[in-house]
Amino acid sequence: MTDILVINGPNLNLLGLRQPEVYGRTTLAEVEAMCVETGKDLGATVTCLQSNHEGVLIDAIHASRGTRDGIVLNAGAFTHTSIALMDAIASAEVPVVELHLSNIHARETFRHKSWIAPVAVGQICGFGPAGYALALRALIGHLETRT
Ligand code: DHK
Repeated sequence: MTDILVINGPNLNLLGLRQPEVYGRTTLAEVEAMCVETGKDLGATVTCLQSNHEGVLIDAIHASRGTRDGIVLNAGAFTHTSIALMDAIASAEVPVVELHLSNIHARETFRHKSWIAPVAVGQICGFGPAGYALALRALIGHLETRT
């Protein structure tokens, strides 16, 4: 069965509470439950991880090498700062779909830059929590084209 890791980065543990006008009122627990359900519908096992620590995210990406089929990654603000995350993705050789709840391109200029985008299969942003299901579908569709 297809095995996918959904990774949420810094501050996303506060989903539902944090700036709801930007990120909505859906909690991280609800997002993760929806990811697991979407995975079941698509014949995939989905495991979810959230951390506020860059090294934990890097370790999870490394651990996915050869053990997971793909990753959906919302790296939060590390998206815009972390060459280390970019290098981890490039080194892990696991397909990654980049995901953001908000449309980062319609926000502050510093959010327009993504270090994840050059090493991702693609990017989904601006669709709120529904973006996670879109990202899972996109990733699974991508994996099917490779088999
Ligand atoms: C989440 C964050 O925490 C921000 O730092 C990013 C992203 C956008 C999101 O939209 O999911 O800039």
